[in-house]
Amino acid sequence: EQKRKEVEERKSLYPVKLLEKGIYFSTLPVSMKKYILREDKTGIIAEFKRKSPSKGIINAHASVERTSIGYMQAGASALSVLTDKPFFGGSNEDLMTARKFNFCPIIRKDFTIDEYQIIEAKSIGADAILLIAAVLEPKRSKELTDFAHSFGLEVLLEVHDEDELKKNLETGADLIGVNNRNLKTFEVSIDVSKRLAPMIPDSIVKVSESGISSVDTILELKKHGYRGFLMGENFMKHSRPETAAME
Ligand code: IGP
Repeated sequence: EQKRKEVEERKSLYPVKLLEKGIYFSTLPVSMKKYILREDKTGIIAEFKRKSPSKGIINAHASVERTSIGYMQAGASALSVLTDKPFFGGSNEDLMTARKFNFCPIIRKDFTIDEYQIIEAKSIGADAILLIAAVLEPKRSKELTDFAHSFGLEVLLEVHDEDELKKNLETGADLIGVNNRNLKTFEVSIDVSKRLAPMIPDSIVKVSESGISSVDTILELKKHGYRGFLMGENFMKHSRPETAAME
């Protein structure tokens, strides 16, 4: 897999010892779970995403600094920053910039397959990481979750169907994200979130991901127990994403 090659390459360039000197290694993490549950916030996890495999270029010129600050001013509960370059045009620098200007929880959005990436996430200042059930065995998800927790990072586990959800209920994830987008066909349907909601225990914070573009949809998802709403394109497709978030 492409990600494996990329991670191995970075591992040799930046050994763990070097990362541990990362300026953010000693900062206290902020709990995304707690921020999402706060009643004075919207529950929206606003995402910075330049491009995607399903949409191509969404916004090539937005500033991560201005966008991330604007998202928070608009009432977002947390930030999601893509760090994957090949598919999403992101970078570790993007997350470090967002960190520099915001005290809120930040989730590092990438395809996490190795412990090394978790240490990296911590060193660049993330508070949470993403694990995708479709690319990990449940046993591996649990190992990576435990490892992330040992660094004080929270885990958002992403699922897309009943099978993935059932197999991963015991991995210890802090939040479960139901992706409304099918990663193979790119088809998006909010019904996926509605269908899976009853299977998620109350102790885990429910997040609905992708294809959300209206307040009505958020209210509808709230009725099904969702507290977090991961939104990217709806904001990023505007030349000034932060102004879209204000609306
Ligand atoms: C945001 P949207 O449709 O609002 O832009 O979706 C987010 O859910 C999406 O970017 C996403 C993602 C992912 C990106 C969901 N899961 C996994 C990269 C990797």
